[in-house]
Amino acid sequence: MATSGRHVYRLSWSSAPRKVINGKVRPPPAASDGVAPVSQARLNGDMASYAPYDPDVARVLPEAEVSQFFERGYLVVKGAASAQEVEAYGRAVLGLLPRDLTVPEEWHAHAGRFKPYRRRPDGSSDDCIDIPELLPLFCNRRLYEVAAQLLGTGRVRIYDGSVGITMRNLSHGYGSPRSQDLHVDASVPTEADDFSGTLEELQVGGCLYLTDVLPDGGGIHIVPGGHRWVLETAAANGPGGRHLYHDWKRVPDQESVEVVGQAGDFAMLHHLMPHAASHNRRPAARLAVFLRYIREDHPYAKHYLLPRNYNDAQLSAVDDLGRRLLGLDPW
Ligand SMILES: O=C(O)CCC(=O)C(=O)O
Repeated sequence: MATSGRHVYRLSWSSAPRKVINGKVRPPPAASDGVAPVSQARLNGDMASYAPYDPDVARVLPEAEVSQFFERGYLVVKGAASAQEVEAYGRAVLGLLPRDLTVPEEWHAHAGRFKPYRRRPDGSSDDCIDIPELLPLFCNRRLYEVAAQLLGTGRVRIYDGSVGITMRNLSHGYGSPRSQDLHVDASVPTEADDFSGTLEELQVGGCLYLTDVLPDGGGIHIVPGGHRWVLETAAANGPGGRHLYHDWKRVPDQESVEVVGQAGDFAMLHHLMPHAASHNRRPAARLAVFLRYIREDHPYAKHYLLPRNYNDAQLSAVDDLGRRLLGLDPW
């Protein structure tokens, strides 16, 4: 279920965004003049067309849901974490907030939304909150299995691990629900000029809600089908499509819908899905943890899978599956 504006409704899916204000929705790309054609089968998520699809990967989702994921660009994994896990992770996330509410300088803070950063021993800081209390989430089997099926291989790696705390914020009108520009967090770094649209390049991921997210409660906003529009528009542009709209960090304004859900649900997005954080008008904070999954043979894996050193407390929080997902053990 997703909501648009203040009205809750069941989404009717279209393959392209309904309204584009500053941009033009381009027709599906055609093969011409050195522009690599993007196979329509790939856009449609026809798994049989993907070369290295592993037939042994567990089918935990009905094929119809897999097709829907590639058509809509997202799915909600209901109950990915149990009530007990949600309670423990929620406590850990709230424990990141300093008791005197002094917001550390390295944290991201905008419009009631806080993103904690951790200082590393070398003085750097990053937003991967891989503390022992949250690391069991990185080992979540249900999320791994869903990601593996979508990625077409069991050999999957995990990254991100950032946390979002979105508190009540009434200072923006209901007409502007989003607190960020619509943007794309593509798994293709900006050093590259184009998206290939292949399964090898796919990244799936999103956020685990640790609180119930009701309409206008700070749920992530998405553009159903928008990932296909991004791929088509980039391909139609010719070489350099990766760099459109400020490397897709400022996607033209268009209608988006809020993904609502219950604590324990995971909003799993295609990496080319335009999305944005939204304002939380409700008293309860929205707590979320972000995880992303790629294939081990992802062409830009090294860009994202930074080597990390884990201490004993962290290692004891990781099971065998987590060790593989984090790259501590080989698949
Ligand atoms: O908090 C959210 O719902 C989305 C966050 C997001 O898209 C981002 O930080 O890039």
